[in-house]
Amino acid sequence: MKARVFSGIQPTGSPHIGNYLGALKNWAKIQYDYESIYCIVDLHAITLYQDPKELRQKIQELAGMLLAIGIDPAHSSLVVQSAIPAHVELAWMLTCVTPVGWLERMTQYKAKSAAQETIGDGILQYPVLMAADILLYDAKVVPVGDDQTQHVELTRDIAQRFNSLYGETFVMPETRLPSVGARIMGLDEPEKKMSKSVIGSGHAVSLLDPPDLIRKKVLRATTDSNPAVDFDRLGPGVANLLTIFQAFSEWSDARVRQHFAGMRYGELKKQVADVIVAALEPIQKRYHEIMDEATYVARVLEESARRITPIANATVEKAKRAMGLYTPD
Ligand code: AQP
Repeated sequence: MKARVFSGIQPTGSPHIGNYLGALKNWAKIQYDYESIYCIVDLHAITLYQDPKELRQKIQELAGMLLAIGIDPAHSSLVVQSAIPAHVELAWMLTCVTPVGWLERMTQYKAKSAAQETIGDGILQYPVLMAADILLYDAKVVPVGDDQTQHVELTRDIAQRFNSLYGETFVMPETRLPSVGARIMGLDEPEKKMSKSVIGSGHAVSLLDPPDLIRKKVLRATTDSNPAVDFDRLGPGVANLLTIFQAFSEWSDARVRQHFAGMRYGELKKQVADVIVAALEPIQKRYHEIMDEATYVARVLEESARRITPIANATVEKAKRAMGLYTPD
């Protein structure tokens, strides 16, 4: 039997090349080696306010995009988190074994709560729900970007604590990062992770940006005062551009060094924009074809949910029995 993979993405903002290189590209790549479950985590999205109409639309669009990047419904399950109530049920059980101090230490919690006037409890509980997402399916491998490593580690801690209190129940998951592109930085602010929630026209390249906009954004990317690429003195902006190029092209380190050493920034940016445009063009074409098919996305989501709901329910049942909760015999 193949080991299981689980990963999720929030239907917030527009998926960008950071999401693609950090996680989604890996999802498509490893789906044939594992039994894969990919999830649009709408319950995570509502930890911050979302316009209801927009959220419904973004769920559909994100599902279309995941199919366009190559998630193959014949090999992978593609589901929406809120379609499977077991995620919330298990999250509550895990909440009850998770010390608040563990959650307050999370970097993302600290960053997101600092940016809010009033902090919803959901922001603190976010990693527990993520632990439930992963543990529900006995996932062995979790392909994510670098920013989620801490949450997968916490998932392991929660699973360990549950197992030691109530007996062996959960499989220990492992993080799978891409070798290049695990943390793509903002084009305008290369010290900060490229993020969907940052509003700024020069920050992120969306997977649906047209070629001219991609070129414009990359040409405006922040670099440094050097005129050309110097591998002994790489500023964060230039390093980020080189990472983006390498992650798309899959060139080796040696080839990247040889090709770009001494290249002027204008030419570097042109070549980075070219590689992005070439990679996104077929994805965008497939995306529009998929969205033109009236019921295709809905069918994939429904069939996947039907297929994996029994797995999720069986885990909830197991956890309930372990904890001594009521289960009809
Ligand atoms: N900049 C990034 N570089 C590499 N990987 C990234 N991921 C996100 N940003 C980068 C990875 O993409 C997957 C899905 O992300 P998500 O939408 O669930 O979570 P996120 O980290 O909250 O994404 P954003 O874009 O930063 O959104 P906001 O602004 O809402 O916080 C994850 O595997 C993530 O690691």
